[in-house]
Amino acid sequence: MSAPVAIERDGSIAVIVIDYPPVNALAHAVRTALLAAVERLDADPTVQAIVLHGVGRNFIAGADITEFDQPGQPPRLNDLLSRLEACSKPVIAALHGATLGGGAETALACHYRASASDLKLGFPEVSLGLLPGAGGTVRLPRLAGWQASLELMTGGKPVDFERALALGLIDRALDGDPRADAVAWARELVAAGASPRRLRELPPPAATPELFATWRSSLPTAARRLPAPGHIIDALQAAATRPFEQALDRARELFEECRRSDESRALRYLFFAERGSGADRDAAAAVESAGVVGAGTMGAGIAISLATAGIGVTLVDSRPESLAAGLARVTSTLEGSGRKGRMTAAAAAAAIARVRGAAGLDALAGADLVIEAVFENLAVKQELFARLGAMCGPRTVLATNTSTLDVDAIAAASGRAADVVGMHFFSPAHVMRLVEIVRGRQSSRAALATARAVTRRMGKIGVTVGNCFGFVGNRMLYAYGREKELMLLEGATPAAIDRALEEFGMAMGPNAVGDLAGLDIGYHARREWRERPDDPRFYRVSDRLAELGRYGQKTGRGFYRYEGADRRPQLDPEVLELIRQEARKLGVTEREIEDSEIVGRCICALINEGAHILEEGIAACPADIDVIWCNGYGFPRHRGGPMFHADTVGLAVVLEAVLRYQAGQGARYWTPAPLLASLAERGGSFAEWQAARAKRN
Ligand code: 3H9
Repeated sequence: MSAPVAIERDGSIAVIVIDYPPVNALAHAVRTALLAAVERLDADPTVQAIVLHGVGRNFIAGADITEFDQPGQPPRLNDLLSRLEACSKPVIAALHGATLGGGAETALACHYRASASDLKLGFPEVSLGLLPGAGGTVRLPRLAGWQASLELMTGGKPVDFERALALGLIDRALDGDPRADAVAWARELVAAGASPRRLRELPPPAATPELFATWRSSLPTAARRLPAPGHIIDALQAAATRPFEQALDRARELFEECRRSDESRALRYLFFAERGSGADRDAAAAVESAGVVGAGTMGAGIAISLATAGIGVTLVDSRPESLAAGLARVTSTLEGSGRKGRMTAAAAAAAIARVRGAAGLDALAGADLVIEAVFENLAVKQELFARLGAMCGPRTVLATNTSTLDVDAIAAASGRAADVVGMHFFSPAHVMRLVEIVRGRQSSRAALATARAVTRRMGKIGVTVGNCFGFVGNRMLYAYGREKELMLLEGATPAAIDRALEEFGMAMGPNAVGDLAGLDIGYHARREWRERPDDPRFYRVSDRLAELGRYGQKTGRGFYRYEGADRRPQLDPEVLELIRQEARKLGVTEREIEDSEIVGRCICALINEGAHILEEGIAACPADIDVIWCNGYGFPRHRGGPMFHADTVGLAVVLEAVLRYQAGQGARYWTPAPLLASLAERGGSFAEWQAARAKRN
C-alpha cells in the first residue's frame, strides 16, 4: 500500500495528497502523516500556499470509525486541526464528493474552501450516536450561523454544493479537475497577497438561550431519548457562550461521553454490520433486464426500485385492470419523487420509461432476472414457477418474493432449482431498504450472488438467510407476536402493549403495525403454515379480528378504530370486550401486566428465537439478525438489534428472564435455546461466539 499522505509540489504551491482508500478516513496513520506534512511545509520557505486534496471519489469521509472502540491515539484530530489552522501560509481545501464529519471539520480548519459540484458536505455523527468532536461545533456557526449548524448537526443530513455555497461554506467553485483548479486558485490567492483566514479569530454570531431551548424542545421524541442530539445542542451552546479553546474542550468532553455510550456503540456496530463483510466472493451475472410478475403494491414497488437502479423492467399481470393500476402506481410514485426532490425530474422520467407492461409471461423469456410478487399461496406460486422454469432462458435467475412459504417447494416446481432464490422485500418495497435473500437447498452460488448484486444496485441492504418458515425476520416476528397476543388474553390492552414497546424504542407497537399491514395478511399466512403451534391461544385475537373483517387501517377498524381526517388510532371498547370474551372461552385469567413484563417477554422471545436461528445456521451471524430487525421491523437502532441488545444487557440476565417466564408460562414457548443457555452459563456473548467461529473458518 502506498503512503497515506504524500507531498507534491507545483512550483511554490505544495499539495498534500491524502490517499487512504476506500474513503480517506482520518485514521491514526493519516493524522500522523498529515501533521508531519503541515509542520514540514509551514517551515519550508519555498512554499507559499498549501492545497489539501483527497484521492479517489471523495475528499475525507470523517474520522476512522473503527478506532472509536479504543481510546484515541495521538495526534488527536483536534490538535492536528488546530495546527493546520495555525499554519502561517494559506491552506486551501480542495473539496469533492463525501466531505463528512471529521472531513468537514478539516475543511473548516483550512483557510479557504474550493469545491467541485459533486460535493456532499455534512455532519453525520448524530447517526453514529456522536457529535462533531473536532471543532465543527465551534467553527461551523462562525461561518454558517446557529440555525444552519443546529440543522446540519442534529439532523445529520449532508448538503449539496449549491446549499453549501449558499451557506457560505464554499469560497470558490471548481469546474474541472478539482486538484489542478485548486492549485491554480492557490496561485491566484498568493498573487493577490491573501493571508490565512482562521475561523477561530472570528467572534461567534450572537445567540440567545431561547434559540437552543426551542431547538431542544422541537427534537422528535425518539431523538430526545438519546444522548447525542442533546449533547450536540450543548456543544453549540458552549460555542456561543465560551471562548474558542474552552468551547473546543467542552465539545471534546461531550464527544467522549457520547463515544462511550451504549447507544453509540450500537450505532457504530450497525454501521459496519449493514455494510456486510465487503465484496462478494461469488461472481454475479449482469442484470440489464428484469421481469416482475404481479402488479400489486409489492410488484409495483419492486419495479420502481429496479427501474430507479437503471434496470429495464417488464411488469406482468394477466388482469388488465391490475396491470394498468400497477403501471399507474409506478408512474405516480416516480413523478412524486421527482416533484419532492428525492430525484431529479429527468431521472424520474428515465425510470418511468424503463418500465413497460405485459399481459403474458412470454414477455419474460429473455430477462436476466424475474421476481415473482403474486398472491401468497404455495399452489399459485408453484404453478407460476413451473411455467417460468419452462419458458425463461437458461441464464434467467428466478426469485420468489414470498415472506413465509417454502422456497424449496417453489424451486422444485420450476424444474431448475439451482436458478431459484428467495428475494423477500418489505413493504413499501421502493422505500424499505431490507431484502432477505433466501438460499434454497439447491440455489446456486451464482444465482445468490446475482440477487445480492441487484439488491446492492438498488441501494438496498441484502442479507442472505436460510430457508425455513418465515426465514429470519418473520420467524422471529412470530415469537414476538405470539407473546403480545398471549398478553392480550392475559389482560394487557392493545394500547398498553404498544406504548410499552414504543417506550423501549420500537418504531411502532405491534398492534398498530398489524393494523397498518392488514390483519388479513397475517391471517392468510398462518393458514398456509402447516406446523403452526397447535394452541387455540396462538394469535387468537388477531384471527378473530380478521374473521370479523376488522383488517386494520384499510377497513377503518382493527385493533384500533380509525376515524376522522387524521385517522389517528382510537381505543375501541368493542375490541376490549372481544378480547375478554376470548380469554373467558379459553379459561385465561386476567391480571395486571406491568410494562417491564410486556417488554421482557416480547424481547426475550425474539432473542431466544434468534439464538435458535443461529444454531440452525439460518442466519450466518448475529449481525445479520440485527440488520434484519433494525431495517425491516423497526427495532431501535440505538440498541443495535436484538442480539446486540442481548449482549449489552448480558446473556445471563436474558437467560434468567427466560427461566422466569418458563416458571410462569410453562416450557412450551419458554425453553432456552441451547446456544443462549451455554453462552450465558459460561459468561459468553453472541459477539464472542461469532468471533470464535470466524477465527475457526
Ligand atoms: C467523525 O468524523 C467524528 C469526528 O467528528 C470527531 C472525531 C474526534 N471510517 O459506505 P460504503 C468504509 S465520525 C471507517 O460502502 P459508499 C466502509 O465500512 C465519522 N471506515 O461506500 C466500507 O468498508 P468495506 C463521520 C469507513 O460509496 C467502505 O468504507 N463520517 C468510514 O456507499 C466503503 O463504504 C461518517 O459517518 C469511516 N468513516 O459511501 C461517514 N466510512 O468496503 C461514513 C466508510 O470494508 N461513511 N468506511 O465494507 C459514509 O457515509 C459512506 O461510507 C460514504 C461512501 C458516503 C463515505
